[in-house]
Amino acid sequence: NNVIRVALVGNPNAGKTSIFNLASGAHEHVGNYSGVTVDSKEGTLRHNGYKFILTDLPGTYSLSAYSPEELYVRSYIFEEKPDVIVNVVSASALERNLYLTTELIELEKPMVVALNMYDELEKSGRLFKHQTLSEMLNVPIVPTVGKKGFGIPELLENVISIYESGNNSHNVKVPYGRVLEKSIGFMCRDLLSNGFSTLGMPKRYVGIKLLEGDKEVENAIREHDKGKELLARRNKEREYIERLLKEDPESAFTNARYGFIAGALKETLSEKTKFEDKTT
Ligand code: GDP
Ligand code: MG
Ligand code: K
Repeated sequence: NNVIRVALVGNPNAGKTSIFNLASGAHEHVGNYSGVTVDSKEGTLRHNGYKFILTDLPGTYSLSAYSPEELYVRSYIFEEKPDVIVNVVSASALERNLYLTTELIELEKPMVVALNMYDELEKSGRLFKHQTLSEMLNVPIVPTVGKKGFGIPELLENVISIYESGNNSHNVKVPYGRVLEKSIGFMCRDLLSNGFSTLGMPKRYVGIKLLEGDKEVENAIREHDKGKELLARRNKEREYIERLLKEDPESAFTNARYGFIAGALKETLSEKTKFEDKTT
C-alpha cells in the first residue's frame, strides 16, 4: 500500500516541528522544547499518490543512552521501524547538527537530510557545497526553510525516491581510524560467530556501542548465553583502546566522529563569504 511512515529526527530547534506543521497542516507548538514530557506527535499528508504519516520526535544531540530523549528516539527507530528517517539539520550550526547525522548513518536506515534554516545560511553568505557532502555521506540533502515551507515538496520527493529504491546508505562508514576499527572488527566477528541476534540493529553499530560502553546495548547482550564472554572480550578491547589512544573509548569515538565531520566540512563549507568573494 502507498503509505510511507516518516520520522523527523534532529537537534532541538533544528526546525522539526515547523516542517511537521507545514507539511501536515498541524498546529503543534513551535519554540523551545520544554523537556518536561518526552513524547512524539503524528500527522498525515498526501503527496504524489502516497500517504505520509509523519512523526515529530523529541530533539536530541546524539543517540547515546544518556537522556530520556536519546533513548526515546533510538527505541522509536528500532521498535516502530519508520520507513524513512528525515534528519532535520540546522544549516546555521552544521558541525554540531551533523554529529547526530553520523550516528544516524550507522543505523543503516533509509534517510534524507533536510538542510533547514537554509535562509540563515544564505544570509550569512557562506558557501556550502551540500551536493558534495551528500555524495560523501551517500544521503540526499535537501535545502529547506521550515518556517516558510520552502523545499518541502522536494523533501517529500526525495523521501519517495529513497523509499522506492530501498537505499539505506550501507556503503558509507564513518571511519574511526586504525585502533578503533581493529576493535570494531573483533566485536563484529564475535557477534557473528556466536550467532548473536543484535536487537534488529546493524552488527557494526552494536560493536561500536559495546565498545563505547552503552548500557542499554550491553544489558541486551548480557541476556545471551555467551553474553558474558563477549563482554569480557569487550572489556579487553576497551583497555587496548585506552592504552593506545590515551583516552577513554567513548571520547575516542566521539572525537573520531567530530574529526570526520570537520574533514567533510573543510571540503564543503567555505568560511569566506560570497560577499567577500565579490569584493576581491
Ligand atoms: P524543533 O525544536 O526542531 O521542533 O524546531 P522548531 O520547529 O520549534 O523551530 C525552532 C525555531 O526556529 C522556531 O522559532 C522556528 O520558527 C524557527 N525556524 C524553523 N525553521 C526555520 C528556517 O528554516 N529558517 C529560520 N530562519 N527559522 C526557522
Ligand atoms: Mg519541536
Ligand atoms: K523547539
